[in-house]
Amino acid sequence: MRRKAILITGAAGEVGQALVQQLADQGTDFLLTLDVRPLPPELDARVTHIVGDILDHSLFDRLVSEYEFTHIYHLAALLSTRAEYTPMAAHHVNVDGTMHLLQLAADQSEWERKSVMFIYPSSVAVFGMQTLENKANHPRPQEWEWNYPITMYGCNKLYGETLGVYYTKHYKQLAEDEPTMLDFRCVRFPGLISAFTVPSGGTSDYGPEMLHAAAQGKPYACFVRPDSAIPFMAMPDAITSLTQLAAAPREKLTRQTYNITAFSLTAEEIAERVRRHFPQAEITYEPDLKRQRIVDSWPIDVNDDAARRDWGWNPAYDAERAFDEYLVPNIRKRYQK
Ligand code: AKB
Repeated sequence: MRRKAILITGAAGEVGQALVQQLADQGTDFLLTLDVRPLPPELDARVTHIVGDILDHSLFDRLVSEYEFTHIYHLAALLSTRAEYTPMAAHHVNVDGTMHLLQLAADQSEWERKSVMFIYPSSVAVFGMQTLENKANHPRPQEWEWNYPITMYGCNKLYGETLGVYYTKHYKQLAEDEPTMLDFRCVRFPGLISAFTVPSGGTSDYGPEMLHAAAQGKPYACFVRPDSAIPFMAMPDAITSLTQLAAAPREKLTRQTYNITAFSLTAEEIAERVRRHFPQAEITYEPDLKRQRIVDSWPIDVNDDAARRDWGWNPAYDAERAFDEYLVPNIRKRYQK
């Protein structure tokens, strides 16, 4: 008999590590994790980890013969800055990888006559605000507004969202009254800030980089202008959003893709908070025109009313709490070691 498992792709990434930790702490049944990199040893001991590529079809053929996936958290992706340097690789991982897993989940749902839940983090990168004036005039777009991404990653994520809806509602052109097989649920993350890991390859990375550099006594040259504003979230809230959305009763969900956010700050507001806690911090600005263009295309904030209404989204960390109670104390401890 195949063993029931929760599959987490991209498990060695920032969100992946935090999610694995949380699910393992909750005593969640069998976690099968996948990444091209190994997991840190303390996490590796708590799961069955496979070092492999989501594009490796023969690996998945083997996995589906051994495991029945009840949930798939598909976190593997190349982020926005990295994807601009390697657009073909980004398309392979972000689109082909997602498509392959959706197909696998839909097939498995059909065989078992039980829907597989597919949880997919999308991103604020699906928005494209076009001009700074427009960004200022439309600070809190709804899910369906300004979906004009200017990055390969944003295009890939928007298409991933669309494919998820397709596989849930239209795959095989099932009639409305036929049971839906795949249960695709998606949140759009803002920039994420973790106390325990440093991001790589993203464009919102200046927030966490500034803080981690200051805690290590290193100077930091911020790659966007001081007035650049986008939404952010502390990592524990990002993990809560995934598990909370997964736990929500299906009938409560009026959408499949939800905007979520916690707080919006300009780069200078982040720098001010960093200096408050680390008065020696040396923060300068050296805007990189390409990365600046990307951040300028993202909204200042997003409208997350639907997530709040449908599944009780309510971030625990506003900017004050995020810095004072989560980020700074944990980052201090981390670098003191
Ligand atoms: C990135 O900067 O690419 C990501 C994101 C906002 O999705 N952090």
